[in-house]
Amino acid sequence: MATNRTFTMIKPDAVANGHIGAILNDIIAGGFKIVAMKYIQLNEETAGNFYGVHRERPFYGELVRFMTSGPIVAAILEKENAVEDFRTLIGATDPSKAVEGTIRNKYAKSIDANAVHGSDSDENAAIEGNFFFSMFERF
Ligand code: IDP
Repeated sequence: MATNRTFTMIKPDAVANGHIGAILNDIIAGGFKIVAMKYIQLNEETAGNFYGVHRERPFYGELVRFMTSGPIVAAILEKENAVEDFRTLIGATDPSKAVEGTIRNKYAKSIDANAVHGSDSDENAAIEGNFFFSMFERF
């Protein structure tokens, strides 16, 4: 995958609260092009594999429970400097610390149910995108 791509999920809280459309709007208005997208529900195994790096952290069980609690939207996004610019667009992990106007500031309620995921490096963007999408499912 080219370095100008990142991976995102609209998490179960944002989906349940009816924010899919608004969040996709913010993503597109932010200059990102959607090159792959699907609406799915993770199970314990798939969420556990995706968040394997956090297995030792105290919130891991809570995170897997939350991420399997309802459907999500997974997508690969393209833009120059995609990883960093997307992290700026979504704001801090804890929505109470997220800059005003960011997606987490607008649509998230708590540090665990924080509306969206954004890859933290080009390497992880490629790994995460490949986890969800085959070569036939991206443009
Ligand atoms: P990030 O999503 O902003 O990159 P990470 O530190 O990689 O943040 O954490 C991954 C996810 O784990 C967060 O998006 C959030 O859903 C959850 N999380 C992080 N810290 C906590 C916490 O202290 N309590 C509960 N959940 C947390």
